[in-house]
Amino acid sequence: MGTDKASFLVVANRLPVDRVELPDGSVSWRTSPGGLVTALEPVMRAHEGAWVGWHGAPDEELEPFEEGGILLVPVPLSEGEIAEYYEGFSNATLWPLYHDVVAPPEFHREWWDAYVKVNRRFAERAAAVADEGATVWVQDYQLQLVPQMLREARPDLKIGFFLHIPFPPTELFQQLPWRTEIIKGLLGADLIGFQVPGGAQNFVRLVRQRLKMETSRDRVTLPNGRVATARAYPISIDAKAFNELARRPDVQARSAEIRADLGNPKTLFLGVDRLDYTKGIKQRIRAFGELVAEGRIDPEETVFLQVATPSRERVDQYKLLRDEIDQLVGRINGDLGTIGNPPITYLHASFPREEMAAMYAAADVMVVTPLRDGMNLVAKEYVACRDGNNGALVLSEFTGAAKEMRQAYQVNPYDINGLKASMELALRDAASNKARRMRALRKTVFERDINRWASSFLNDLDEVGRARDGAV
Ligand code: GDG
Repeated sequence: MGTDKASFLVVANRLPVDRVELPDGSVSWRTSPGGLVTALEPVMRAHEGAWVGWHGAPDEELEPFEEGGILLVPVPLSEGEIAEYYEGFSNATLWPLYHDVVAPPEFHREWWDAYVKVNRRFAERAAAVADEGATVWVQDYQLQLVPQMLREARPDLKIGFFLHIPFPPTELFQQLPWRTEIIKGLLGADLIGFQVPGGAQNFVRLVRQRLKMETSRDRVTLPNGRVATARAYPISIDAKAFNELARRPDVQARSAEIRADLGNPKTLFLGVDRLDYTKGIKQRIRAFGELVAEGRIDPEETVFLQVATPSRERVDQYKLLRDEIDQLVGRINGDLGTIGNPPITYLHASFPREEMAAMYAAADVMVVTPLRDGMNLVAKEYVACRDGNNGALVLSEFTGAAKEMRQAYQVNPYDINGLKASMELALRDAASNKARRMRALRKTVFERDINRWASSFLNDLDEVGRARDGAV
């Protein structure tokens, strides 16, 4: 790369790398193959790209380093900042508030102070690395103050922001004691991206009502005449890569093995989520348990595999949820299971992507029932793996994905009877109906993939940025 400046930057809470220990005891880094990294890799390479983010370990200062053609710029976080900025304000205040307050958000002034301090540090690092006129793309709810902080330090930059989680209705957002600061923070960006049009509309309405700024459709005019645009960019997956993974002979073999290990059931239901109270895991397990108890599902023929990836384990609400799910699964298996035949197999663990693809390929019915979700990539990954146009997707109408995936068996996860009826329909529906739905879903997922998401955001950012430069 030969330079320590970049003309394209991503700023995100985490760097896309995992620490690996080499046999000689030394430490190295491996890029983690998330969707965002994959989508941005070509952009990164074409533009001397840099990624600014925390590297995952507390109390550790690291110099910028290069990995896989990307300049990685670590931002240090202390143990206390992880507790207050990350676990506290990000995940116990903003996360529940933005997800329809399905858990009560906690408001603590010290958490806010840490959030401001850490956002400033991210903004300073980004400002130091960005070349004159560079494009900077800030990601997600942990960094909502960065656009404005960066704008103040570096008015020459093109600044984009994308929110991966829902933007709440104005009535809920107003609870936040620091609501004005957050809106102003976001308005530092030229382009503010949301998962669905409703999020962008909520934001623009809030700007008009609270800050009394002039708005017109998706555009906000700030007092200094600068324009910020708010639009929806539904995120997606690298559908082709996921599909290729699922077709690999070793993954297919593993898929058959999974079914065999589960006793070769006639039907396999699957749930895959981070263990999070927004995902509606309890609702779907309860629904399945009742279907078995009522004799509508025969546990000799049908099993449910639920994978819950450990997440935010030091946050109280997450500890509580883990216990509740343990108890619920234990009760259903205890009441309704027979030797060697538990109706539900529950795994609290994370797996390599190959194993995820093997599970998707093995499942006849995928159950995705969040109470609120920005998008939900699991639904799209499942569909990308269904080459035979078989299988069925049960999908909550409260996910961003439901807006595009109309042909799924859509459900309201709060309505347990409705959920049971839809799960049963997905199990028993005629193969021709399932194939018709799956074909349509696959068309959507393959057409609107992650590359299209990234390029449409970046093209629009370029356009609004150029309009701004022209106006100055
Ligand atoms: C946020 C928003 C939005 C899960 N367990 C394992 C594993 N995963 C992967 C899945 C999928 C991803 O994690 C989860 O993405 P989701 O979209 O389902 O949910 P969130 O984590 O809540 O993501 C969400 C997303 O951001 C993107 O904008 O869609 O609404 O909440 O890709 O496959 N991957 C591996 N092992 C696991 O055990 N390898």
